Amino acid sequence: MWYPGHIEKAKRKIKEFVKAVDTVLIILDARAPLATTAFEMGIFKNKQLIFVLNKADIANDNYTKIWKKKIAHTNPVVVFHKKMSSKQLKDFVIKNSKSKYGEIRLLVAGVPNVGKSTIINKFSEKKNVKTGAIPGITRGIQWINLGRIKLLDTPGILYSKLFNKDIAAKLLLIGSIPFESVSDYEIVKKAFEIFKVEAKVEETYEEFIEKFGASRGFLGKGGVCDIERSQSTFFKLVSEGKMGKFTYDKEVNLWMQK
Ligand SMILES: Nc1nc2c(ncn2[C@@H]2O[C@H](COP(=O)(O)OP(=O)(O)OP(=O)(O)O)[C@@H](O)[C@H]2O)c(=O)[nH]1
Ligand SMILES: [Mg+2]
Repeated sequence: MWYPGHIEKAKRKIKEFVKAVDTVLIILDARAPLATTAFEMGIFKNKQLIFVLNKADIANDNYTKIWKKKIAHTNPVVVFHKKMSSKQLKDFVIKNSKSKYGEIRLLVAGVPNVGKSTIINKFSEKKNVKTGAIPGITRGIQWINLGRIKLLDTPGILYSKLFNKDIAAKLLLIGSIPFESVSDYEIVKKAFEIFKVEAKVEETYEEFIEKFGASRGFLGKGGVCDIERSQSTFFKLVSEGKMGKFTYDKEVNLWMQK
């Protein structure tokens, strides 16, 4: 998933998708709006960008409000929630599109695991959507016909510029990078330090993981704690919001400052 070849392929694909659309719906994780926009924004030059703050149900509510207000200064933004209907989502896109009367060619994009597929499914909810070629639109690309909105049925996967360990740590906390593919222990430790402040944990990472594993009965050979399993389970639960509703990116002034 994180191999350079794979990332290159995803980049080529998204460039091709971007050419075919006029509007891009960028899905952010409400818990880390900066880490989930740490990609090359340049590829979306001249496109209308609309943001969705997703997973707000497992973020800090106050920060979601602050982020929404901040992002609204530069772009249209909506906080997505499960009760939102397909119609509400479509109306929001139409209202915020530059294309006043004509059709809106839309791409859903975002880093891994932010909820791109969930949003695409929401758009096409309760509708017998036909996917197929729309005459006049780039061949070989599948579209979902939603009336005025023509939605690309494949999301664009964005990869963050991972040179920054702080960003990588936050992506690990929100499940955009799985624990198994993090080879740098410093990133793991950093992620825990960020989590620790929010969850008001006092222990060191080693102490915490050992206790966590023991409490769940993750015992390996000789009755010692299975550290690997304990760590990967811990990060999975954190990413699902099961260890608390936290927002990890708080520096709203850094929005679009890259
Ligand atoms: N709590 C919560 N979980 C969500 C929300 N939206 C999506 N998820 C969960 O997040 C996980 C990833 O969602 P997907 O829609 O598959 O995300 P994606 O961006 O398509 O992921 P990739 O295709 O792997 O890049 C799934 O387990 C979803 O159930 C949300 O608003 N709140
Ligand atoms: Mg998906």
